Amino acid sequence: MLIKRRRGWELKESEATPEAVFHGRRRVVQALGAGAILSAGPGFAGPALAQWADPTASLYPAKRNEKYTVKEPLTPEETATTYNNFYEFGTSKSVVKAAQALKTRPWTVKIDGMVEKPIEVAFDELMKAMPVEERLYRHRCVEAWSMKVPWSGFPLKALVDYAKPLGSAKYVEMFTFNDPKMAPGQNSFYPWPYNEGLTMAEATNELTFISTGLYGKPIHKQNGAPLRLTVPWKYGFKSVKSIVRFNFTDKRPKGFWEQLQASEYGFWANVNPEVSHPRWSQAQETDIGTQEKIPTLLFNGYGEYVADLYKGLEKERLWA
Ligand SMILES: Nc1nc2c(c(=O)[nH]1)N[C@H]1C(S)=C(S)[C@@H](COP(=O)(O)O)O[C@H]1N2
Ligand SMILES: [Mo]
Repeated sequence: MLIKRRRGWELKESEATPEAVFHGRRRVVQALGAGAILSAGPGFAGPALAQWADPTASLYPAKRNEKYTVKEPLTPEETATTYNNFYEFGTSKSVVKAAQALKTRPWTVKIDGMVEKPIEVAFDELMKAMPVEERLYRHRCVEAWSMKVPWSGFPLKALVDYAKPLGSAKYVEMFTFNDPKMAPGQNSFYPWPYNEGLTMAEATNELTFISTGLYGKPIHKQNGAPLRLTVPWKYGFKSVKSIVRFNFTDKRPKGFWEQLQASEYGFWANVNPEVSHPRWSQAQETDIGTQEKIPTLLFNGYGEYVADLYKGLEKERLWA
C-alpha cells in the first residue's frame, strides 16, 4: 500500500511542537519518575528499574519566547539529532550511538577565574536558579550546512549574573568534560578538552543562550547534554557542547579549532557569506532538513542584535 507521508520539513512550526503531545509526554515521564522511586525499594527487580528519569524532565516543554523565531519550517528532529559534530565521539556525522556513552549525571558545573567567589554547582541545582524558555534559532556550521531548531534553556547572561564576575573579567571561556575512557575521540592528539570563549559583551548579548533542551525535552546527548552554548550568529564550532566549566578571564581564550588550525578558525567566527573559508565558499549553505542550498546571511541573519558589538573592531579578523 502506498502511503502519502508528509515529509518532516512540510510540518508547520505550530505542528512541530504540539503542546498536547508534549504535555502528554511530560505526564508519562513524571509517572515513570515516580515509579522508579517507588520501585527502587528492597526486593524489587523489575524492568522499571532500568528506566532513568531525567531530573529536569518537568522543565520541558518550556514556554516558547515568540521573540526568537524563524520563518521557515523547523528541521525535523530526526535529522537534527542524527547529523552531528561531536568529535569526542568520532569525526563523522554519525555519532548518535557512540554519544550514548556520555554520562550526564552526576554533572557538576564549575564557575571560576575572575569571579567574586569560585563555585561548583550540581547541574540540577543550577537549573533551579535559571529561567528556562524555548527559542527557535538558525544554526550555521562553518562546513556550510545549517538547521533550524527549537532549543530550550536560558540566556547565558543569567549564568553570568549568577557567577558575579569581577569588573576585570573580559572574556568567559567554556570547557567540555575531559574523559578519554568515556569519550574515545579524546584519545586523539587534538587539544582536549574542547573549549571556546566569548567577550563579556557577546556573552551577555540577549541572543547568547545555554541550551539544556531540544524539541521540547532535555537535550539529546549527541547535541551536547546536559548543557551547551548556542551563539546563532557565529559558526557552529563556537557553540561548545557538554560544558563543565565557565572560566572568567582577562585573556582572550584560544578555542579548540583555533589551537588546531588558526589559519582557518579564529576567535570571532561571525557568519559572513562574503568571506570564504580558505578551502570553500561561505556564500551558500545546505539545509540538512530539505537538502536545499540557500543563501547564507550576514551574522546568520542576526545582525540587528549583534552588529553593534563589532563597531570599532573592523581591523580584527571578525569573520572566520
Ligand atoms: N565539545 C564539542 N562541542 C562542539 C563540537 C565538538 O566536536 N565537540 N562541534 C561543534 C560544531 S563544529 C558544531 S557545528 C556544533 C554541532 O552541534 P549539533 O551537533 O547539535 O548540530 O557543535 C559544536 N560544539
Ligand atoms: Mo561546525
